[in-house]
Amino acid sequence: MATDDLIHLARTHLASARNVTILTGAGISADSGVPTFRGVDGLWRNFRAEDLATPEAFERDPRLVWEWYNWRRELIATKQPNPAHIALVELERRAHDTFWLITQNVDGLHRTAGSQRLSEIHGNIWKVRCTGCGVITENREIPLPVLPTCRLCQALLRPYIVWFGESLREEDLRRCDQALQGCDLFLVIGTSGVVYPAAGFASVAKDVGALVIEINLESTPQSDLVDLSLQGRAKDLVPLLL
Ligand code: BV8
Ligand code: ZN
Repeated sequence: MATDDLIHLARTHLASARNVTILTGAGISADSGVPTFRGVDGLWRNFRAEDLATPEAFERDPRLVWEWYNWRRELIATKQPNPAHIALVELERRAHDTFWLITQNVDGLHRTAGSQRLSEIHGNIWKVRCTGCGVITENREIPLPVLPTCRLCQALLRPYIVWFGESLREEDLRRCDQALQGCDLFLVIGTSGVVYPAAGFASVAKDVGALVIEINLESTPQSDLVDLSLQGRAKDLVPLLL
């Protein structure tokens, strides 16, 4: 667990920061019971990312990919935001318009907790996109039909998720760049730092002179370039930064 001095130092920096940008990964939702991807209980342990989270996989076997997402939707539907999600909502409230939260998570827990200044850069598991007419809708049906189709054009629906090999949405990339270029404090919480472009955000923040703080259970490829590394669970550490 991070020492009290480190936590005090991080809290002081956060209190004096003008523009705070935050990046979260699966680690912040682990404390809500949502499995991470690459940990011991990781999702990728049971399935291989390339078998499921790619457009080719969906093309090849949409039934299998939907089976995986239906399983995750059913699981996530039973989970609640934890104190780390809640603390970030309070941070946003205090910081007003000089705060932005970038999440790689698709579980929607930041939204449920009340975060509004938020970019869900890998999409949201509660939304679907039509492969025919492209319409995007929120759909919380559990379970979805094995091969769900569009009410408007009857084409196959796909999860509104950015898969490997797919580009992030332009507006998300623009908003992330704006939040990174303008920040003087960048806080990275619960990400293994292997998936790009998110994995490159810490060095972008560093290049603009921001102070970079990492919260994780273990060290990551970004740990060498961060200014402060707080080791511990997000649900324990994030509330202590308020
Ligand atoms: C793109 C949707 C342009 C699926 C996801 C070679 C080099 C560099 C890049 C590439 C390359 N080859 C291909 C690429 C690009 C590729 C990429 O980065 N690949 C990596 C694997 C090398 N990226 C892309 O394709 C992206 N698009 O770049 O477009 C382009 C276009 C064409 C070709 C090339 C480029 C799209 C990336 C999005 C992929 N979609 N998710 C789904 O979720 O169903 S990624 C997936 O990983 C999740 O979204 C997840 O959010 C993300 C990152 O994982 P983490 O959140 O970090 O979770 P993880 O389990 O890994 O780690 C958890 C961490 O939490 C750990 O560190 C753990 O210690 C910590 N932790 C655990 N418990 C706690 C905790 N911390 C605190 N408290 C706790 N309690
Ligand atoms: Zn349609």
